[in-house]
Amino acid sequence: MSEHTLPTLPYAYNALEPVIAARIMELHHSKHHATYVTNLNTALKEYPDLQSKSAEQLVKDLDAVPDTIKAAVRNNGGGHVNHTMFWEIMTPDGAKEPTGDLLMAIQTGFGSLDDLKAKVNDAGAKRFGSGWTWLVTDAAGTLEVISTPNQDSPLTEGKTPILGNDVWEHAYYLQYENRRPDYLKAWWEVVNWDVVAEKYSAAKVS
Ligand code: MN3
Repeated sequence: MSEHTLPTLPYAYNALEPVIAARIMELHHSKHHATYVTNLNTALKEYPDLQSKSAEQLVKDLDAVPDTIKAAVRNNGGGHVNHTMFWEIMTPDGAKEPTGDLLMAIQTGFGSLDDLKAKVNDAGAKRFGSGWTWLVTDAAGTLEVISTPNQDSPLTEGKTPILGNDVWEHAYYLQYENRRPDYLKAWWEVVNWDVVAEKYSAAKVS
């Protein structure tokens, strides 16, 4: 495989305003995510065998990565995978709530969509330092809310993320300053439930 590349955003930098300011989106995508991609490629430079793997495969099986570059792949491979999904699961004009199988699984697992949101927000607010709050599924379709530190991916724990919010300060500080809970609450306005539902279906059958 050729080098890992920064995916193009499926919308303009200002598309998610007022929830996420254009300047945050621009720095987040063109600087932060781009740096993870660059650093991942640098780490893999001397390891042609690993260059044929996708970033998802790399973080899914960190045991297959030599110790010398394990931390770099965990942080930067994770950063690449996490942010690629993050851009995909947001949209300026999505449905306000999920439907079908996903909604049923949310109701079964958490009671209601509002209960799920509260749980995701709570895990994000409580994440000390930097990291992510996630909705993950197993192959049976059972949902769970978890949080990971740094750029650790749920894939490393054998869990498939279908929705995740970035609680690194770079994701919100320019606009929300210290008010991470306000960012977490507002973020649901830009969730792309259609894509989350697609990821849920794909994870269940695989
Ligand atoms: Mn980020």
